[in-house]
Order: sequence, then structure tokens, then C-alpha cells
Amino acid sequence: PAIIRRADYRVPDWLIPDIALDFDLDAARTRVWSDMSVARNGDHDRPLRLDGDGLVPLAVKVDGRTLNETEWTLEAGALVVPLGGATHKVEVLVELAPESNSKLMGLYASGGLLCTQCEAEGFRRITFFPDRPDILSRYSVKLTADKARYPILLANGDPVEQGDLEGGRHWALWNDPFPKPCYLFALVAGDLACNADRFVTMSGREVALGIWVREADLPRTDHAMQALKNSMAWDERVYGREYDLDVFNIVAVADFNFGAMENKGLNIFNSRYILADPETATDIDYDGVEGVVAHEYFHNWSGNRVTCRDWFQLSLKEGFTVFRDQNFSADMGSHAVKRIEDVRILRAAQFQEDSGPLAHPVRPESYMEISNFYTATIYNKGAELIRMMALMLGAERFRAGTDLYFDRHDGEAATCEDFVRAMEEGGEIDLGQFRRWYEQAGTPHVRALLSHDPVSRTAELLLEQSVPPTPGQPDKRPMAIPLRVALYDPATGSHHGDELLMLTEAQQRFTFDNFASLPILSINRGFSAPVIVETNRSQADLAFLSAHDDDPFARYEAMQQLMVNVLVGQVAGQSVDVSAVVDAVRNTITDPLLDPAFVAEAVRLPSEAYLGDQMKQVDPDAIHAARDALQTRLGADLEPLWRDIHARTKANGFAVSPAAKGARKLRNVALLYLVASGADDGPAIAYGQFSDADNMTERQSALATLASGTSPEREAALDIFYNRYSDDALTLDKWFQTQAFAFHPDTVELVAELGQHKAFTLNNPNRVRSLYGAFAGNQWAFHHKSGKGYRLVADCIIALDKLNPQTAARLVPPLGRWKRFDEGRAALMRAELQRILNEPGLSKDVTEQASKSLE
Ligand code: HT7
Ligand code: ZN
Repeated sequence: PAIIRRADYRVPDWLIPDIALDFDLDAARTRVWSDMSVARNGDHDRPLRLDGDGLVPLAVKVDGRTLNETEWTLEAGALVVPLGGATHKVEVLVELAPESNSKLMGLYASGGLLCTQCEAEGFRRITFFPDRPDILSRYSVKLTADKARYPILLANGDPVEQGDLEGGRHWALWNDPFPKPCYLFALVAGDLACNADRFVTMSGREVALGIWVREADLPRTDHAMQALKNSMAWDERVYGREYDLDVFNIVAVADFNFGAMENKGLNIFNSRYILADPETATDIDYDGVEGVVAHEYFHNWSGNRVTCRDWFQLSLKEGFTVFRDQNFSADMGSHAVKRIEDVRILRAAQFQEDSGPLAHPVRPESYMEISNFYTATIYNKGAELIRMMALMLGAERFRAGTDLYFDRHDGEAATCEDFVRAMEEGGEIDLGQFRRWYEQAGTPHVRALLSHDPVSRTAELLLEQSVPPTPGQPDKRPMAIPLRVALYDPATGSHHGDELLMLTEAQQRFTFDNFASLPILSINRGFSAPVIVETNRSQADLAFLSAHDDDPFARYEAMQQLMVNVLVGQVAGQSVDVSAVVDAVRNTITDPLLDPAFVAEAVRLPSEAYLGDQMKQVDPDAIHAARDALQTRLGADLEPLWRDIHARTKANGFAVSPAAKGARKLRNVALLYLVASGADDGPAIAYGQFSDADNMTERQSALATLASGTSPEREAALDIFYNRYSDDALTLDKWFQTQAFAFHPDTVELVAELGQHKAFTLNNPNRVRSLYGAFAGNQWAFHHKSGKGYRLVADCIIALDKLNPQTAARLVPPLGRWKRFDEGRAALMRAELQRILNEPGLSKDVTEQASKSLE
């Protein structure tokens, strides 16, 4: 497949200022009439080239005249029409079969609905069009369909008119006054019920809000509606950004390749990020709904009003919007806990990506298939870049920078460089070296060595940075790294102030006055930079910080590092002292001043995958054994405390407040340790929580705890859960996911069986991710030394590629981490990647991921 390069960007040959689309909708046969005004862009004689994917033109007209078949050509799916003048009217008719569209890109059918997904390149599967984000057009869309089957007809923008037709059909006309790229086009037709509400904007305009779902799901939409209204108010208050249309609609669909889509005025969501009630949604689900609703809403400015010039600039909208949604969620709950959660996700997904064969810069230089670049690097590392700029500028200057960015580029297709320049000008700062964060892949390593001179009573911090080689980038230049640090004086137990150090050289020294003895280093506070910090801090220093650091992230980090040191030492065969960890955990769970949600985060053991990342070579079995043993030890040594926490955090009734969520989080951690302790009544207590819970957070957590054991309660709970939720797809996903994540000796066989279960289907991406995606994230099971875990996932990729290549391609990266494992496992992983690549007719999506993974 062809490689697309950032350096090859050229302005479009033709612009499309206006387009009218006329859809005659039907699941089996939909006809699409497109009527475009086209305008030559610059002085050239190149033909009009309209991208197409799987389309056949049934009629082509130019300025009202039907062309014969010699007057146009099809080249690699695109319709090419030579045109003589400066402007023309071009019309094209095509026919689609939405019900046969299993890729879920373009127009497709989902649970009786017809809906669209166009980002990144799905619009070319609907009609012939220059499918690139720098072509901005005004859309007018007419939808016609059978009224009984599709009583609701929605498209972008504002509704204009509607009417009935003979034969039980009806129509609706929508107009979007804001020029937009075609990836933001959307329509939905179906039998939907509406949760209707309103929002009055800061200038006093009333906006009609609608969340559209199946009638039966209506009671599960209130949390999403509240999140939407909170997001609208937050964007006005924090960024001064007001909503611009008269209506804002959201539709939930069951089959969706991603989380959601920010189509102008008509967001389309994976139903898992809209529907929530206590019976079926965990607190993580509630937070997911709030965060994704906010994310898609915020795109209205960071993405829609200011869009991307080309797909290499994807992080311009995604990194910035993730940063915005993270801060929104922090404001809705706890800043400390949100930061810990976000860093955990960054490390689990992005650090892994950045250290493997698929590492790429936040602004990539090339791609084969753009869908493969909706990555943790573009999204989460991209957000960290914005966060660093916000930190360096300070709140006021950052706001001046974003105001300038939005005002200067409103209605334009912009670049990452435009954003950085607005930050520089609005924030009055030089970001010259900082730009390397967009160019260089790989997670920087920072070595921090603190020393002390008793004569001058000074402490010296030596910082050294390096960025590891990544594909295509063997040599790296030093980055501009903002590090928040504080030095604790052991004599007083307090620090002399939080400072922001800018590390810009490969090696740099910083001196601090007035220390009688060697201080204790608190570094990268708040995770101020997305780097890996290596220090010479002792276990005693870490224990001190885990009890006293006044930066919650650094305090959490100290506790995690204590645990990592013990576990990595054990895996390496060293005899290590576990008591410091036991003491630190005891201190944390008995500290009455701490937020329970923070306590839960702090005392949870690092994941097996994170532990693997700390080692030269991952030994999944040794990691599992060491972690399991430490969990048992912490459970047993502190058993009465866990018992007490578990009993005391039981709530009287359900609430989704931060306090109630924090209590549930801690309760679930206590249950985990209690069961791990080996106490005879552990499984019974877990089963009791499973049966008595009035909410899914406690029920699923108890189920997960049981699923990782072999007690008789395990099977009983799994059966009850299945029977209770077998007709609720989103909740049944949890049943698959819980088993795929479980630490059970037979997980591979169980997942293989579940792949054959009558409720399993490759046609629903949520189901696939719940089973195979979760399994590939279960390090101990997936990396079974026999290679049977690899085979299972490879079989799934091969089968799924024929239906939905995008979703198949997202399962490939775990197989690409073979360099991190022993020779035996590496050979088995490579063999599976090769087997995938040998498959005839393999998609571009999977080909790119598998071939890069083998390099
Ligand atoms: N901007 C949206 C991206 C998206 C997507 C990408 C590829 C394939 C399917 C997709 N669905 C949505 C989501 C977002 O970041 O808000
Ligand atoms: Zn987004």
C-alpha cells in the first residue's frame, strides 16, 4: 500500500464551497444524489478528482448536462472529471447497501438504525468527494425514508423543513451554516426516542438539546445530559467558547468502531458512552460517559470551528481536546485522582506504544492507513504537550494563547505549528526547542541525582536526559522538559517551595541553598512532563514521601515506586525487604485525612504490564508470581484493616458523587486484599458483595475478584451475572471482559471457549474488544509460554479483518511487543505476525500494523 507523507501536502486543486445531498434511504439500497459547486483553486489545468471507495457513479452531470462514460474515469476508486472553467456545478448519483457495510465506515446499519461514520476517510464511501479535511463546504441535506421504519431523520446543523410523502414515506431537510470538512458530515435515520432539554448560552441564546436512543434506553440518558450541560457551561467559563447552532443532538448506536464522533451538531456515540444507570454502569462507566460527552462537545471549537489542515495534524484537535476533557473531569471531581488515573492510562497505553515498533511522533511524518493513527500518542501524549505548555505559560497567558488561536483560525483548517505559534504570541514565550515534542517520538528518560555539600550547605541536582531511538529516528536532540520539584528537609519534614525547572540540555545542574543535610527529592510533581524519571532515592526516602509529600501525584508515585522496587527486585531473584511496603500501605489506609479515592489508587499494586515495562526483559510468570505474593502478604498482614474498611465503606444508598465513588473504589480494593489474604471467608464475602450490591461498581468488582480465583463461588456468580444481563449488550460485555482479564490458570482456554459462545459476535466492536482486547491486555494469560494466547488473538485478527479491518488492526499492537520478551515467546509472536501477513487479501489497516510490528 502507498505511503502518504506530511511533506507532500499541497493545497487542493478544487474547492467545494457548497454541497447539497439528497438521500433516498433504505437499509438494502440507498441512493445518494450529490450536487456540488466546485471552484478551481489557483492557476492549473488539473482535472477535478473526487475520492471514492467502493462507489460506482450511476450518473455524472456537469452544469446540468449528463456526461457520457468517456467523459470521466475511475482511478483507484476516485472519479476524475476534466473541467474547463473556473467554477462548475457537478452532480453525481451513487447507490449504497448500508446493511452490507460491516466496516462501520460510511453509511451503515446498526440495530435497525441507519447512521454514518466519516472520520477519517468514510465520506468517500458515501459519495464521490475530495475527502480531505482542508476542503470546507456548506451542507444542505435532504433525507427521505419510510416513515414507520425511520420516523426520525437527523443530519448536521439546524432543521429547516419536513413533510410526508405518498407510500408511507417522509422527508426532512437540514442545513448547516458553518462550512465544515466532510469528515464531520453525519446523518441518522431510525426509530429513536429523545431525552430533550435546553441550554441557554452566555449570550442568552437557547439551544435545544436532544439525546436520541432506543425507547427502552431513555431512562439511562440523564447522566449524559447533565454532562452535556456541564460541558457547555464549562467551555464558556474556562475558554470563553459558546455553542453556535440552535440544536445539539447526540445519537447512541450499538455498533461503533470508536468511542464517539463529534459531527457538527449531531454527535454519534458508541452507546457505552451514553447509557448509564446504577444497575448496569460502573463508576468508571459513569466517568467515561461524562468525559466522552465533554470531549465530543469540546470538539465543536477544538476540531470543528478550527479544524485540521491534513491528518498529520490530528493531534491539533485530539491532543488539545483530550487536555480539555481531562481538566473538565478534574473540575467535576478530584484533581488529584483524575491526574493519577490519566497518568496510569498514559503509561499503560502511550509509554508502551512509544517504546515499541509502532512508536511515532505526536505529529507523524507518514502513514499508510490514517485509521491506525488514532493512537495514545496522538491523543494522550498530545494532551501532555498542551499541559506542559499550559504549565510553562501559567493560566492567564495560556488563556491568552487559546483566545488568539481560536480567533485567528476560526473557520480555518490549521496546523500544530499554528497552535504553537498562537501559544508563543499570546503567551509571550519562546517555544522553539519545545517544538521537538511534536517531532521526536519516544519517551524521554531523565536521570536525577541529588547530592549535598555540608560546607556550602547546598544541595545539587544533576539532571541528565536522553530520548531512546525509535523507528526512523535513531538520534535524538535534547527536549525542553518542565519539571516541578521540591526538596524536603528531613529535619523539618517540609520543603522549601515547589519550583519549576526547565531541563533543556542533555545534562544540567541545579543548586539549592540552605540545606544542612541531604534533602529528599520530590520530582516531576503532578507529572509535569511525560517522562520516565530514574532517581537514586532510597526505600526510606520513598516511604517518607509516600507519607508526607504534599503533591498528591508525587505521594502516589512514591508509594508505587516503593512497590515497584520490591517486585522488580524479587523478579530479579534478590531478597528484598517487603516490610517498608506493608508499613507504607498501613500508614496510608489508616490516615484519616486522606481522600478514600486517593487511598485506593495509592495502595493498589502496579499492574503486571507496568512492572514488565520496568524490566529489561519481561518475565510474565515471575511478575505474576511476585505480584500475587505481595498482594497476599499485604492482604494477610493488614487483614483486620481491610475487613474494617470493607465493612465501613458500605453505603446506605447509591449516589454518583465523588465521595460515594471514592468510598466504592476503596471498598473494592479492600475486598481484593481481603480475598487475597487467603481468609477462609474471603470468597463468601466477595459473593455477598456480588449478591447484595445495589450498583454495578460493587457487583462487577466482586465478580472480578471471584473470577481471578477458583472458588465454587466463581462459577455461581458468573452464571448469575450472565442470566441476569444476557439481553443487555453493554452489561454482557462486562461478563466477557471480566473473564478475559481474570488471573485464572485456564484463562486462555476460557477465552477460546467464549469466542465460540452464542452471545459472541465479531460484528460488534464492543464485544470484540471486551473479549480479545481485554485478553491481549492480560499479560500473564496472553503471554502464556506455549504461544496459545498469541494464536488465539491472531486467529481473531484474521477472521475480523474480513469484516472490520479497523477494529482488527487495533488488536495487532500487543503482538508487536516481541522484542521485550524472551527468545521463545518472541519467535512465537513473530510467527503469528507473519501468519497474519501471509493471509490473502489482507487489509491495508492490518498490513501496516503487522508489517511495522515485525521490523
Ligand atoms: N474524532 C473521533 C475519531 C473517530 C474515529 C476515527 C477512526 C475510525 C472511527 C472513528 N470514530 C470516531 C473521535 C474523537 O476523538 O472524538
Ligand atoms: Zn476527539
